[in-house]
Amino acid sequence: MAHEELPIPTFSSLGPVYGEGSSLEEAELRIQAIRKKFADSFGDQPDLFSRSPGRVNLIGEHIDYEGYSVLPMAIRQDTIMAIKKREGSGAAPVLRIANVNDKYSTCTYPADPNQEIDLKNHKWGHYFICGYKGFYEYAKSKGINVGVPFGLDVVVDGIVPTGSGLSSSAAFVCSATIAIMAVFGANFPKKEIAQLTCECERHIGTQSGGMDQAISIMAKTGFAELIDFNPIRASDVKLPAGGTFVIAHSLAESQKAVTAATNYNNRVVECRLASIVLAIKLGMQPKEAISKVKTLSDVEGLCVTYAGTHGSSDPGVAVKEFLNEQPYTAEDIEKIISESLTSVFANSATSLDVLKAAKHFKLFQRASHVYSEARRVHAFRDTVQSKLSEEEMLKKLGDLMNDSHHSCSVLYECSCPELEELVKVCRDNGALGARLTGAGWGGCAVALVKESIVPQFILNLKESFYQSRIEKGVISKNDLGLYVFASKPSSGAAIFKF
Ligand code: NG1
Repeated sequence: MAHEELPIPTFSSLGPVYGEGSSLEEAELRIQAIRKKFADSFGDQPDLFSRSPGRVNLIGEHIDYEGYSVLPMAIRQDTIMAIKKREGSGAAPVLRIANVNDKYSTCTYPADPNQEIDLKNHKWGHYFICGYKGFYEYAKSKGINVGVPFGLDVVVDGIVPTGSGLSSSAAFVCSATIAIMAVFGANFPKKEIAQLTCECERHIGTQSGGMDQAISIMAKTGFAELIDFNPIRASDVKLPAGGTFVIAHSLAESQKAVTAATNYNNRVVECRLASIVLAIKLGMQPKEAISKVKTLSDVEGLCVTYAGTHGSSDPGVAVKEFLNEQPYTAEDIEKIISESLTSVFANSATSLDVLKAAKHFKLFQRASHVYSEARRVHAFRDTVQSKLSEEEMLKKLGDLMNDSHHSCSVLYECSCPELEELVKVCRDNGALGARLTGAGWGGCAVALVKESIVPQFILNLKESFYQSRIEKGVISKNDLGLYVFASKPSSGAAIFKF
C-alpha cells in the first residue's frame, strides 16, 4: 500500500523515531519534563503522546496554495504533546493546554468544537483549537459519531523555533490533531490527515497551502519528498550524499498570523487576481473566470496553449504578454473583470482584510514567480534523478536554489534585509546555493553545502553573521546551536503509547 494510505504509526518506545544516542537521550528528557508538567498542572499522567516535526522547504516557495508541487524535508525538531481525556467532573468540560516552556501560560477553552477562534486576540493555544475544530469537522464529514464533547488536559513541548519559516505552526497543529484523534481511538490514512490539518490551520486566519502539514505527517527518514496536491501525494526524493543542507536563522522573526493581511494573504489574493485577469485576457468570460478560476494552476492550460502559438510551453509567455509590470490599482482590475473586488472576495473575511490594506496589486511579478518556481521544483527533482556526476549535480541544485531566492526576493518580495545579508554570507562562504525558506519576511535561510566543509561553513557563519548579534545581545552565545545547524531528512508524525 502507498505510504500515504497508511495510518499514523503508533510506537511503544521512542527508538523508532529518535534513533539512538544524543537524539534519543534528548527525547527521553523531554518526555520526563512533559510528565512532570502534566503532574504539576493536572495532578495526573497522560493517556498518550503525539509528535509531529517541522520542515525545511528545499525549493518551491509560495506555490503550494497555487496548486503546485513543492519539495520539503522534515527536520529533527518537533512538537510533542501529551494528552488525557477528562470525563464526568460535573462542571462544563474544558480544554486545558499547558506548556513545558513557562513563557507560554496555560490556556483554557470551552470543549466546544463550534467555538470561533478570537483572531483579534492571538494566543498560542489557538493552534490547538485549530486541530480540535478540524478533528470534529472531519469526523462529521465522515459520518463518525464522536458523542458529546468531553474535557481534555494537554501539555505541549515544541522545539521548532517559532517564526522561523520551519513550520512550528504546522508541527503544533498536526501534533494536536493526531493527539486528539488518538484519544478518540481513531486513526485515518496519512493523506487524509494531511488534508484535514491543512484546512484546519486556516482557522488561524492564514490561507495556507498544504505543504507543511503534508510533510509533517508523511515524511520518511532519509528522504525529502516531492509533495503534489489535489490529491495530496508524497514521492520520495533521495538527495545526493555529498551535499548537506544547513539551516540558519536570520534572527528576524516573521509573525505570519499577525502580518497576514499585508504579507501572506496579500500574495494569495494577488495570485487569485492574476489568474482571473489572465483567464479573461485569454478569452474566458469575466463571470466564468471569477467563479471557476481560483489559482494560477487553474489557468495554466490556457497560458500554455497561448505559449504554444509562440513556439513555447512556458506559461510565463502569456504572463509577459497579458499582465502589466506596472502595479494595478483596484479600479484597474475592476474594469477588466467587470466586478468589484469586494464582491469577488465577499465570502472570505481574511481576503477582505487584504483589500482594505492594499494600495496596489503586483500581478505580473507574482504570476512570474509562481510559474517559474513551479518549473524549478521539477528541475530540482529531475537533477537529483539524473545521471550527472555528483559534483555537477550539486552545482545545478545550488543554482536552482539561488534562482529561487532571486525570484522570491525580487518578484515575490517576501525577503527582508536580514535574510538578504544571511544568504549572501552563505554564498560568500562556499555554499553552492542559498535561499530563504518558508514564508519569508524573516525566519531561516537554507544553504546547500558540500558535506566536507560543513563544520567550517558553520563556524564562518558564526563569525560573519552571528558574532555581531551576540555582541549586541540579540542572542546568547550558548543558544547558537538553535539558530544554525545542519539537518538530515527526518521522520514524520507518530503516536506513542508507553
Ligand atoms: P511557513 O514557513 O511555515 O510559514 C508558509 C505556509 C506554506 C507555504 C509557505 C511558503 C502555513 C502553515 N504554511 O509556511 O503552506 O505556503 O509559507 O512556501 O501557512
